[in-house]
Amino acid sequence: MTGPDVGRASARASGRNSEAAADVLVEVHGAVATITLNRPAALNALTIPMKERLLAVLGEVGADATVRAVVLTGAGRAFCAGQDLKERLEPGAPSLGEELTLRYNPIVRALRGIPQPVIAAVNGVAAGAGASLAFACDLRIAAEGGSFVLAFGQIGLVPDTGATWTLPRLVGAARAAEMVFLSDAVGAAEALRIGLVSRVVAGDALAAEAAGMAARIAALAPGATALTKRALAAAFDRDLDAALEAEAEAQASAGAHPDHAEGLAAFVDKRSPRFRGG
Ligand code: T3D
Repeated sequence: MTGPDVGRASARASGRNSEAAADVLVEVHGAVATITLNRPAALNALTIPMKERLLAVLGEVGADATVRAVVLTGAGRAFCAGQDLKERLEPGAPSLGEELTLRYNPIVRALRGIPQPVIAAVNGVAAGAGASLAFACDLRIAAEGGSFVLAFGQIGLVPDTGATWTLPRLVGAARAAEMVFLSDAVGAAEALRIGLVSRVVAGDALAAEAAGMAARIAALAPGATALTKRALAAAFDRDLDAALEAEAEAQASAGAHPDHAEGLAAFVDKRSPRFRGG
């Protein structure tokens, strides 16, 4: 862990399990937390300690009111190759169902449930549950060399970690079916074309691009941002009337917060707002 403001969520989350702590890094710079999957020799494939550490980090970052945006990325040439398949072959490995229930599903719920928007900065291949993790984030941007592979079918499994729910919502039923049944890699340019990512940048520009986006989100009023995240996450699960009612309720809450008054004052004063959250 490095960085000027390391010490909040990151310090609390580290030290529990030093190996897992090294495999999932968290840096907090200002109001942005960057979580890095860090097993580059195995393309950041996920082990049990890594998943437990990732879940703990998400919980702590999510509860840290000083963190207003989160970036999830991978070290080395991959974003994440999904489940560590070698660990799965070890004697005593938990059943697949147990692994999903105890670890993968809570991670997805945490990504969706924390108040801060999470940006997946897809630096390389995102395969299996690694792709699913990216799909569960609020925003996805990719390096030119990034790609998505729904590799589950190749090893006799079904898509998991939320992919059957997230992927059709992101790219539509037809594209999702091709991706899961054919398992062809979808490169960054194609991912941009089909709406799976919102930006593609050169590999050496990805971290800065993600940090810049996160900083812009972190400058917003955190309460309104959290309500917006929740509303977008529910968008495909309610009808127009329900969405209108939810917007009215959320807007009443956001509008009653001092950050809205600050936003109005800043507009009139022709200055940048200083949102305090809380
Ligand atoms: O508990 C549960 O199982 C339930 C949850 C399941 C969710 C899942 O994620 S299932 C899907 C698991 N993931 C995959 O099936 C992807 C497996 N990996 C690949 O298909 C390929 O590695 C990639 C397409 C991602 C990249 O290919 P390539 O040619 O660029 O790299 P590589 O040579 O295959 O891999 C480089 C190294 O990473 C290699 O190690 P080595 O031989 O140099 O020591 C390889 O074994 C390792 N690696 C890659 N993926 C995994 C992995 N090691 C363990 N597990 C992996 N998933």
